Amino acid sequence: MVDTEEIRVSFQCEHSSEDPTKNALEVQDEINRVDTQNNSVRTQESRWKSILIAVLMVLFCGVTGILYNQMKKHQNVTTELHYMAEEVFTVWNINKQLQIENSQLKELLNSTDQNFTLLKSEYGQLKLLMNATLYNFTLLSAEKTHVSMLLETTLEEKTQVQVRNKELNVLLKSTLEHCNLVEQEARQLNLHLNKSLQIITSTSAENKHLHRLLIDERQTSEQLEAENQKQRTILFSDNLSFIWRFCNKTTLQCSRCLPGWVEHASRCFFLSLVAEKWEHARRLCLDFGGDLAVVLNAEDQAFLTNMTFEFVRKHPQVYFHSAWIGLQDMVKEGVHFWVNGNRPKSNVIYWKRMEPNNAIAYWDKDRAGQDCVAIVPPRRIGQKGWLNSWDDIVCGGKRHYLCETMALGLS
Ligand SMILES: [Ca+2]
Ligand SMILES: [Ca+2]
Repeated sequence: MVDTEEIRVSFQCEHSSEDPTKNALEVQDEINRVDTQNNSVRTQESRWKSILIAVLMVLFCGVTGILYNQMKKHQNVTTELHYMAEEVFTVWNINKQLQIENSQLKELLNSTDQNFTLLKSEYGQLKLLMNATLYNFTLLSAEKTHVSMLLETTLEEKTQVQVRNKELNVLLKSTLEHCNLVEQEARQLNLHLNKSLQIITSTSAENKHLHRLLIDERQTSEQLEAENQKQRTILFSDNLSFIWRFCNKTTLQCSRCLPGWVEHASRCFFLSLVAEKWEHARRLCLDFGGDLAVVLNAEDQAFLTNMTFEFVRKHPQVYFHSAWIGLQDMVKEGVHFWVNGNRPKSNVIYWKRMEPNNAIAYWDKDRAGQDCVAIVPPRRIGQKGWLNSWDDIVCGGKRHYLCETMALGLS
């Protein structure tokens, strides 16, 4: 088999430059001759061809694949080189930028060194501040504790205040209701206030005027006080002691009549508390510097009659029949004279009804009759005929009596 194959190969090699058709025929003849001798070899030959073709195909495919891979790799490498060139360019730019940044960073570093020095000094100051802050923190902690306690008490007070606030809200509502009424009243009061202010303004001016007058009056008063002091010294001297019979030393109020005497028509009259005979009564009146009272006119009669009426009214416990006056008819019966020597005027006569009657009592052994006149107090005053109060009485009988003197300064 191997021999046949070798022949066939060698024959193809030897006659490769000759006519292909002739060679093919010769080869075909040879092959036919060989085929007849070794069919089995052909079969093997075809097998080996197939195998060879397969091997060649495999090799071709392998080589082709390798070449393809190599081309692919070449393209990849080219692409990568291209990328790398770009990257190199990029890196170069970056490097340039980095150099710029490096110079900037150096400048920054120099400035940073200066800043560092400043920061170092600031650090020292901050350290001092921190120590102070720590001290303050300690104080604040103590204060915090204190404030916490205060907060607790404040919260309690807050609760109380809230309760009070509710109560106050209730009061506030009621107060607001009254507020409108108060505002109305306030408006009215403002009107009154404006009027009052006008009055006050005018009053203020008057007050200033009065104040000036008061100052003048004070000066005058001081002068008068000095003068009064001088007059007091004179008044309280022994030479003028008689004046104090008519004056009150405490109030310095003086009367023109002695104490207990009543002034009427520039004369002083006195009604005694005791009863005396007419003659003795007259002596007592003379001792006072006067005499028994004389009725000069209707006013005198009314005044004296009223004195007796008031005495009876004020002294109901005292027995009071009548009071002697200065009228008598001792010298001649029925001819009456006043103690001043005058006869009664015809229009100034006030006998009681049925008087004078010169009645003679059973015990009057001398039968002298009634020669002294007294005023008998009426039961009422002011009614008709009440002034007619004279009655002639026995002079030896005891009666109250009416004296008169001239008022001080007129005697
Ligand atoms: Ca008589
Ligand atoms: Ca009589």
